Amino acid sequence: MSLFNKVDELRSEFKQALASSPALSDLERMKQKYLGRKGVLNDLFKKIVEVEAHRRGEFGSLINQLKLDIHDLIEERINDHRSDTLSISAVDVTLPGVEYERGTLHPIESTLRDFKQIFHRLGFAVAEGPEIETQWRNFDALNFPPEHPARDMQDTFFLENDSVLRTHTSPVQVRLMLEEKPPIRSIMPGRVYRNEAIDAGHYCLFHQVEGLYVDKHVTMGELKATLELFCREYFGENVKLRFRPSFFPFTEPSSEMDVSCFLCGGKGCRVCKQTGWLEIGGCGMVDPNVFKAVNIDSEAYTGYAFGMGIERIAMMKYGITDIRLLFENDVRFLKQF
Ligand code: FA5
Repeated sequence: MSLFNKVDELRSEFKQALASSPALSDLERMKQKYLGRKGVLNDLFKKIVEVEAHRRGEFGSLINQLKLDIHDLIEERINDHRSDTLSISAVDVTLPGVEYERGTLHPIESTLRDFKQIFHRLGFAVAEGPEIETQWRNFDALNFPPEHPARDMQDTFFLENDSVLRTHTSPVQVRLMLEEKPPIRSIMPGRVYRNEAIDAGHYCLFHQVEGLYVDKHVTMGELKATLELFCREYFGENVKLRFRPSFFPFTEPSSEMDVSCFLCGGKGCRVCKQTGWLEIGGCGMVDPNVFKAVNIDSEAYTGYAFGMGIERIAMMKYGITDIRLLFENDVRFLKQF
């Protein structure tokens, strides 16, 4: 058979193969067989030297044409297969994609993270505890007398078996002091619950970050210096801190802490109710009665403690006027942070 006849024979062989509705994998195999580097058409092309010199051009273009035809027909069939698959899965690949919006940190979470980071730099570890506590850890060990108003049904959610939903994170201080020997230097972030009337500034659950430092010779001066450092880091260099005498059963002496209003710079505005100051929490020196309850020698050790409300601080920092917005989780509100 002449080489020219061989080209014709390959063309009809290919057409026959194509007529048998080859699957996608068969088409890939056919591509290799006819068009691959070691395929039949390349083999035939190598035989061009056997063709009479004056017909070699004609032979070459015949093979090239066959190559092009085979290539186009195979590609056409492959595309048919692909569009069949797409129409079966009913995917319209021409539709624009769905854009997923990126979430952001909730303002409470980012405030908690900021607090942890700053106190970490000041040498504080992080301690956590359960939200259901015994009355002993939430009140008695913290020197709350039995008739203290905080134990009232109005303020506390009481549970079965002498338990409560913790009303502050101070029971984690009790846990720590029972478990570890001084020196103890830790913050206790967490969620707390109070059975209070809800309004723009009060919610029935909120977050606190408390801190505790117990060692030999810990002083009130160190407490003030630590809180001043923290406030300057968190609220800014120019913030001023004010301590007002107060009362907590578990600290003596006790203090409320206020920061100068960073919105008006202390001049007085709506947020600070024209006082120039914003209250951020309480603090004081650990009462010897608390040390007694957790078996720490109050003659050998002293300690300070402080506690701040996260929602109120986040509200100040981000200019949020109603605490309830922080719990409704309306995406239109959260998107702003
Ligand atoms: C305490 O809970 C003390 N355990 C804090 C403390 C720790 C004092 C260690 C001394 C030493 P107080 O009840 O004031 O303190 O609450 C602390 C903060 O929680 C308040 O300053 C306020 O920011 C926040 N807070 C209190 N009640 C609510 C509420 N209903 N909703 C939102 N935040 C509240």
